[in-house]
Amino acid sequence: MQRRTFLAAASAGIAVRSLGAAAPAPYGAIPSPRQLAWHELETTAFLHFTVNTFTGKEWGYGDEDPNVFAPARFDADAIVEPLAQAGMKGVILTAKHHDGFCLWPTATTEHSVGSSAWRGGRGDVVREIAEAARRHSLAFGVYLSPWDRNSPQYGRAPYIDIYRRQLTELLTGYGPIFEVWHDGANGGDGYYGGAREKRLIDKNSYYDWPRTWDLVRKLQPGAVIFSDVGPDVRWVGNERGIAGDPCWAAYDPVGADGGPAASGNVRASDSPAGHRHGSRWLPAECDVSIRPGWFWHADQNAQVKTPEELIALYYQSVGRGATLLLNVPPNRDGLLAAEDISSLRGFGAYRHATFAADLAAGGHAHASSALAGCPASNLLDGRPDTYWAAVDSPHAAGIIVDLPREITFSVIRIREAIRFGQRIDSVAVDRFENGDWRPFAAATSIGPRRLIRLDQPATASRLRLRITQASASPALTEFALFREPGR
Ligand code: FUL
Repeated sequence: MQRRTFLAAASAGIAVRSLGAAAPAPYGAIPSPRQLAWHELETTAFLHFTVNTFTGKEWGYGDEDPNVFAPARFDADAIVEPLAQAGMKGVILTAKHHDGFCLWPTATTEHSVGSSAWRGGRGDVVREIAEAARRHSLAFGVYLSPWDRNSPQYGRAPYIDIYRRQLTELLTGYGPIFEVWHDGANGGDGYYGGAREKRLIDKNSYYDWPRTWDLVRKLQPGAVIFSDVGPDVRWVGNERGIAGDPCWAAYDPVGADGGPAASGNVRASDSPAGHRHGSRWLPAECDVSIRPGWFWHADQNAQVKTPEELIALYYQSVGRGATLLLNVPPNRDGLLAAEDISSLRGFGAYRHATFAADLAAGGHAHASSALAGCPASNLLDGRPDTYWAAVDSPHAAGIIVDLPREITFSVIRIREAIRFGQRIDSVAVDRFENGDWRPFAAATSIGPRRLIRLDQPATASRLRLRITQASASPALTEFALFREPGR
């Protein structure tokens, strides 16, 4: 194994046991250690919570009285626990939304919990959520809106320093941060310290993003940075939670007008699919709310997505190699609404029942070719650190899997060994039936994971995975089968 690959996998927390294994030469863009770790999270939660929760707005103007923020029964554990139960591996809190109200007692502005009568001005939502997340083994991340409709300095040079100071407070005071979320929504009318005017900014130059990203790297080297253009994780281009099919991890963003791209200025039609042979590993994150709005509104209690809808989104995001960032907004009590908890429960129960056991485990896999120390049996061992790698050429390769017995399944999960890049363009799956191979499933991009949910369950004792097209010799870590409850 190459030294670079070994270091990447090792620092991503993946034990590298297959030291004797040959390593295929990396193809195209490859993920960084922090991106590799992030891919493993699969599903994360978003918490949109601020003055808007109490004013009923989606975008606060920035002139709110801090006393409106009064979540009398706020309980961070009660918020995080249902997220953990649903299988979320991280949680990102809106530490500051466009209204500029900071959920922690910042030294940079009075527009914060420090000025609210809530908990006598000594409350700190960021701290409580961060600590509850750790108690429930969830990674913690922060959303800090670049657009600040409260700040008198917004649109002018001093604001950039304020924004970086806020980021510094968040990245130094609350333990490890797994993701920093920079929203692309930017500039417009606002309170701006009483000016009540419209302030537009140049999205490509105003924020001087590269310097802010350097700051994040310095303070939290393990954190991925999200924006429309990365540099680590890209917006998927819609707020419906749906990745493209195919969805390639590589991406070279261009601006809405075809010129240089920046956060808030991207040709979003490219974002769902990415670019097959793009030069940067910039995987998609699918943000979507469990409700019509990002913030809690009483009149949307009956419009909470059902478990079935969440399950469908899971297949359309995670199942296509992206990550799902599901927003579940706390209500005015400072708790999750019963409707949201009930949907999360259904979603979690489904995931647990479906993915608890790989039905292909215990089977035997044989490959058309394999590099030394990279046998096809590695696909069935349940370990993300071992892989099957075909010899360099030809790229068309296949695996035959003899299952431990006749098995009925409705989901196929395939994962590439992405530390060597995204190498496969498409696959097909056949089953052996009456002496013949019959194709019954196919997919394009694989990447960190591909879930094929069958229209109806299939039964087989012998399967064949065909790599129908590849840009480099295939390398996979997993071929797994699952059966959904009730199917
Ligand atoms: C958007 C914002 O304008 C919404 O309020 C929300 O925060 C969403 C996640 O991003 O750009």
